[in-house]
Amino acid sequence: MNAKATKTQPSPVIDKAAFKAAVIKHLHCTLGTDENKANNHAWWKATCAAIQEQVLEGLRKTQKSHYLNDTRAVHYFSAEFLMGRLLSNNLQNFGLFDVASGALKELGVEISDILEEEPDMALGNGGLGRLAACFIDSLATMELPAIGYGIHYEHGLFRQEIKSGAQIERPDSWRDYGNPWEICRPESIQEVSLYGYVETKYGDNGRVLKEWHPGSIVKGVPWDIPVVGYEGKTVNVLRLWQSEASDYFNWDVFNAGGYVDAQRENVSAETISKVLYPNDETEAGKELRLIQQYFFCSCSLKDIIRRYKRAHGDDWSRFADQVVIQLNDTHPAISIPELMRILVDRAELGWDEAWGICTKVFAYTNHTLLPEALEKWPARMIEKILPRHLEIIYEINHRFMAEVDKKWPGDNAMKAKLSIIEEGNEKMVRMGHLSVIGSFAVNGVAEMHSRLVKSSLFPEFDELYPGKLTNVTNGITPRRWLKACNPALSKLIDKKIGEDWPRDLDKLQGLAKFASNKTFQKQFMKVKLENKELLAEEIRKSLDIEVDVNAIFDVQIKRLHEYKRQHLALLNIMALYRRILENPDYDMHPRVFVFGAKAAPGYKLAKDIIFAINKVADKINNDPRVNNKIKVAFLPNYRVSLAEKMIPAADVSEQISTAGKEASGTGNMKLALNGAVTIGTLDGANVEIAEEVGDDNIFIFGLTVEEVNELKANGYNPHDYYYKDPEIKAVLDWLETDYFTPGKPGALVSIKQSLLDNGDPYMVLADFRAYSDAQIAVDAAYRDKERWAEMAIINTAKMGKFTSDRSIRDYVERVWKLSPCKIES
Ligand code: Z15
Repeated sequence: MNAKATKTQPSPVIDKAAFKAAVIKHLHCTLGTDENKANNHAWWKATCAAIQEQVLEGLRKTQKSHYLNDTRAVHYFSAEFLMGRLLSNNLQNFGLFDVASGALKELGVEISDILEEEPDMALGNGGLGRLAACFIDSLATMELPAIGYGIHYEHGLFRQEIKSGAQIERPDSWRDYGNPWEICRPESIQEVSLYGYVETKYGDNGRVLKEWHPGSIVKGVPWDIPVVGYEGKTVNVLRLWQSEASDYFNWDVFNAGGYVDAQRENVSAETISKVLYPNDETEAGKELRLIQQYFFCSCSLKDIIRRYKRAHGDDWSRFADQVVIQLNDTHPAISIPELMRILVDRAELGWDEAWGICTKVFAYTNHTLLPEALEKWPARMIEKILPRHLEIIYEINHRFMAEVDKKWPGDNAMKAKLSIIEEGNEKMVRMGHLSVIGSFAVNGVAEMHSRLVKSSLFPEFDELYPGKLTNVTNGITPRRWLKACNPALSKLIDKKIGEDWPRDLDKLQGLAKFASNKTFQKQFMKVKLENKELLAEEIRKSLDIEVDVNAIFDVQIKRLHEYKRQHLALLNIMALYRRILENPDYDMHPRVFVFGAKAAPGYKLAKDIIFAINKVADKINNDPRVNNKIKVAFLPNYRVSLAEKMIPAADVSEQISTAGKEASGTGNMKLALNGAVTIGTLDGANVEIAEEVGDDNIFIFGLTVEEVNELKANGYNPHDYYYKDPEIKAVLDWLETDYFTPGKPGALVSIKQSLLDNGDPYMVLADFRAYSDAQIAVDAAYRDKERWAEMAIINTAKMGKFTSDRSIRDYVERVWKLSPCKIES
């Protein structure tokens, strides 16, 4: 796949003088300003415009080559793409970073300043959205024909501010001053129908024809974001749909009468792509959300079909050879009945032929086992918005029930269990079941997660469709998550093992033999120290907290969720604080606990945990008795660009979810890649990280999945731990006082309540002692400077498996069956 493995840095396509001229040209001709008047924002835009010339040239060549070769392509359907910033990435991938930086320097501009001008493209919540972004980076790098399809949200994930310790949400307006990367494609506008009713007609020889008379029609306007592969050869696109009112007026519906009033209750066209739902792993079940999903799926399918027909006309026989669609979770699952509708009602294919095509086109990735995240839609809601799709879902289910009956004759309990329809007070459509039934492959995102998908989420489906359920362990792009975000470490690695590692991450293995080399340890830890200085500066600017760069930088960055157990980390911090107050000589290496986390706006306990972290931080950071042994820094507005600053500076990576709950995790991979040592549970991809680095280079603690289940089965009672362990009791009782919230006793009590009265659903108390002891072991290990350096180096050296290139290779071989396409110049 990688014919040029020996080739090193991407060779610059233009030199410094030419780049400088391009920047000036765009300053003048695109921005209408000049070198004297331009501020950083204008310089940023002019630089983007200069590199965009190269990007678009690559895009044109790529599209031409894909067209001429009539390539099979993967279509990655995702409601979220968490792209972050693109300038530094695009410069890196064209090998033009140093060229641009030099050109700008001659113009009196510091590249690091202008990179900071770029707003993050935050069209995602967390892991799932960032995974999609890493995957399209790898797809382009590996020269694979691919397109990402999603929603052009006007507002991405909210901006988080912290006021008096509490999270407040502000709108994210990432496009307010224009986005230099995106290209509007009015020539590819699609129309999407909603609401209305279905008419049954009879065609020739009694064939039943269904005609959907929609109640409204909206326009989908595509915006293309070029996705530049490493070394800049393939430039794929991310196509995002924006909704607009259609001028089309549906007379049918108007004449049918009675619809004018009902129409008022319907979602208006412009609203559809207005805002990203900020819930990570909780389904709100809102009508607008279902419409968002259908909107982008319908636009994308029509776009795919238009492209297919251009090459193959009305011959559907090759559709499944040319098109594979990956469903990123069940969010795009409505694509399955939508494709059936198009094939059966529009193309007038027979049901079996249409179903044969569908089940060769779709593949589905499951990202969670948490019941609150598994999507279910009220049948009545689907009926209102997509009346024809509900009929199709019933038909799919009817035929599926016959299959179930063949396998388990007469077993009605089995039918009820596997049915797409959940019966009850309110009939619900289970999107997970629909996805498994309508796809040819289903994968989990880490070995352990995929095992649990088979053994506890979909065991009967595994029996019914042997081999359909599989694993593809997640990965991260080393271009963004090492080369671009950690230039100092990257250069050190280049010097030591050469420059091939960004596209062949297994090469990092070559560092392992230097792990015990004193000189290399010093160099490696010097880079870490410099990165800690940069983060310390960030903490000072943002929070006015002084931190000691010789302290252990202990980093927990991820969405705020009970299962991720930020409150377990908090309880340990409080316990350490208490130990210091009780014994001023309490022996510990100074530690800075750094947090970044957004809570879903409606998730009360998550917001309470953020508040508690900030209140405990205030107290500890300003208590002279602590003698700077502990600092706590909650950095507001955690996002991709902040992660890029935090990750290179981390000594310790916190991955402490309740075993069985974190499907994979990807922050765990990013931190280890940058030389952080993990303290974590045997959960998600932590298990595979431990396998790679070895037990001596990771701190594993806590209950295993089996132990969690056993404890649950035997009746877990958190009060046992509360009464048995005086430190747990003292720390929980502390939350009830006004010690951390002067004058406001009880302001932090909800955390104690959830852990005691609410049964501690994520077993924080059961794991507390093991966690706290593991932290003591971390402390001891850090004091042995050489031992720690060796561990850090081994972590970087052993992360080869977790490049998203490997994940994509797994998908290509096991699911997509794609071949790379060389781009002709
Ligand atoms: C999300 O970010 C993840 C799963 C979901 O079901 C939703 Cl709705 C959002 C995360 C998992 O929690 C995380 O463990 C995994 O690494 C990530 O998806 C990518 O697979």
